[in-house]
Amino acid sequence: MVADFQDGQDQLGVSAAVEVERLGISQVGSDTLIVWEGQAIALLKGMNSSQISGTDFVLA
Ligand SMILES: [Ca+2]
Repeated sequence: MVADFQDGQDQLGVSAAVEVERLGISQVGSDTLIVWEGQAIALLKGMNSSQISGTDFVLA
């Protein structure tokens, strides 16, 4: 759960096992849900999913 993600300022850390292009990014109400291999890994509160792309992720 990431409540304070700011697009363009913050990046989402993912492990090397995660292929960003295969992440599921979907709009759920006013939030963006990020799914990897069927499991929700992050919920960005109040974020439009159209704002989230590969550049918002970084290897952690
Ligand atoms: Ca973005």
